[in-house]
Amino acid sequence: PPMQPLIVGNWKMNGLVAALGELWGMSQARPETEIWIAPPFTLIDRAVSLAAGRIAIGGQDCHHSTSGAHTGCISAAMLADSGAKFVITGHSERRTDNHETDAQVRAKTIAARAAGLTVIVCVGETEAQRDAGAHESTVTEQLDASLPDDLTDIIIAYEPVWAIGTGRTPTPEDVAAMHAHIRANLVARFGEAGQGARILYGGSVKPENAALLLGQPNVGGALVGGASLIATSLLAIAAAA
Ligand code: G2H
Repeated sequence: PPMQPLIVGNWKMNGLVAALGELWGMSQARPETEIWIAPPFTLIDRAVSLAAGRIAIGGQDCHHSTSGAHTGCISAAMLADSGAKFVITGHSERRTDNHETDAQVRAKTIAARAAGLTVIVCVGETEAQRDAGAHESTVTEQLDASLPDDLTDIIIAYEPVWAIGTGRTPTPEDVAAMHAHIRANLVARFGEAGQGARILYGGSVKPENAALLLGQPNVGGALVGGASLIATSLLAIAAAA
């Protein structure tokens, strides 16, 4: 049977202490669908206390080293020590803003798993790559170079860059085609583990489109940015999943 969907909220660089009221609202609703939230680093400790195990809290990035002279960075061990259960690696905003390469994403992913975290590894093509018909080859290259040698505690998130925060989404057929492509890649490389791995869709998921996007084959849930900041909207997505 298909696995229960997972809805992960990525707050990005949003959320002062007052935003924890939204997290409180999400946790009190006790939705049937599993919800995870990645707040900014500054809120993780308080978020873990507030969510009281009902919502898993995670980081949006981590460094590949455990500790050391890396001013401004956060290690996976620090996240785990703060009560985080997961981390996102390779989000396109980090690939773009911070020039992160597939090799760095892979190193972060391996370090995060060694620290005991589940890792959501993000891939996705730009608009130019899709227009050039290179969306599948781009994602293949990202998967090949960003993933570690086994899929234990790894979740894949497919986020077409042109759909992030833009309100534009791929058609359900495009989502289904890419998720099938990712599944085939994972099965070819990892066998049985690739068959069972969870693949999330991300990019402008909203209450209005969640049921359609999450209803596609090989879509095991959603990575939600903007719509995850408000409890009512994230809960509506979870209800539609
Ligand atoms: C894609 C997504 C969450 P949004 O980045 O990771 O953001 O839902 O705002 O498009």
